[in-house]
Amino acid sequence: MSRRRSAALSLALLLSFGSTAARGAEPYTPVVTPNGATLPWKLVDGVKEFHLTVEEIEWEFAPGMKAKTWGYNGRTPGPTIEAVEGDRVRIYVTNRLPETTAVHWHGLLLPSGMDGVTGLTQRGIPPGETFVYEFPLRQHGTAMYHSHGDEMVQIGLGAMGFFVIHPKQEERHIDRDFALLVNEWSIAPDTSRPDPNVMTDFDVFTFNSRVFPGTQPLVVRAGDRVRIRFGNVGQEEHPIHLHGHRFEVVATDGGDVPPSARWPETTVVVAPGQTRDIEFVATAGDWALHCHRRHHPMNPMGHAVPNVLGVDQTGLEDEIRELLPGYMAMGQRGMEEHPMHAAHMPGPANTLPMMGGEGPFGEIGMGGMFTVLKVREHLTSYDTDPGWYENPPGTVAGPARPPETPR
Ligand SMILES: [Cu+2]
Repeated sequence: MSRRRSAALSLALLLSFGSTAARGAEPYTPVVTPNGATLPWKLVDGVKEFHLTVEEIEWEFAPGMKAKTWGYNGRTPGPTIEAVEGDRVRIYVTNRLPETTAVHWHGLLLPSGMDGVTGLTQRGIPPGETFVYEFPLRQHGTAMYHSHGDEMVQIGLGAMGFFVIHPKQEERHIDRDFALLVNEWSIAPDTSRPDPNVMTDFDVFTFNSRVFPGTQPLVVRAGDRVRIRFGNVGQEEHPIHLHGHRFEVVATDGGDVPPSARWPETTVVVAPGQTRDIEFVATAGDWALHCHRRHHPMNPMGHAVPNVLGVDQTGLEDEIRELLPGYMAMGQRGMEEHPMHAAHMPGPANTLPMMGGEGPFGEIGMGGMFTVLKVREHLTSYDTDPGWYENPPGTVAGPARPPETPR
């Protein structure tokens, strides 16, 4: 096919998408990808057709920080592909990167030639060309898609997404179904391109390529049965911890975990190349959901900073102030004061305070891979942020008053 015809085909496909995806008629609760999107599809002769375009994009990690990343259809992660077991799918992939690519359908059972490994199972998709993948879906569960050719650069810059396949019949009703892709990046302050060469010392840790306070809360009704699908095609493992609940891991990218084999957890490790589906019944409150590696719910920091914890910096402050008026030392009593400093002291461009986000009780000492599960007894809409939780009287920790002070 000529390049011109292929471009015309892409355009026609793009124009026809979005209008005909009869989502309401599908036998499942649609997946919500916080800060993300779902890929529209079109039924053509009984085949669900999708279109992905991989390209360089400008991506905002949180207000105040953007970077040039590589993503699908204008975002990283790319839009979530959603289908049903037994469907036949046809996926057009247009390459607008400066190098060849291929898309691997991670965890799917499919013909070898559709597996998307550059050089091994197919010719790489040259820049400017569109390839088509087509296969039946013979399983259900959480899978992923990602570039499989120059992975260090292409995945390292964000070329990844979810591929969710629902069972033909819901085994149990799920009220809210979320998908969060964990990842880590190296984006030095005052730069705008993630460094794909970094192997270990990452400084930006993300849920769906966003950092707190840029992460959308997960809005849920009390008593809802909630599923959260985690995926990881990054470089590091992330132990994801949910407050206020006990959950079960009900599936991996290898399939469903039989009920007899599940055990209660509050933290699930999501290692590179894995997906983990957790389920629980929601309890009212504002509940932190975050990576438990303690540098990961943090925004960029200079790891080469000397440890000044407990060091009296009074004299130093005075001397530096002569050169740099307004200078304030920090770190002596911990890093909690950092957001306050960041608010009035100019820092490097295009980066974020290590932790940020104003909560109902002051600064939330978190950033990075952190979000809030907002569970409410009364909710008018899942699509509106319900604000902060109103705690029942007498249920908030506060200063001890004399009668209660332990002797
Ligand atoms: Cu982590």
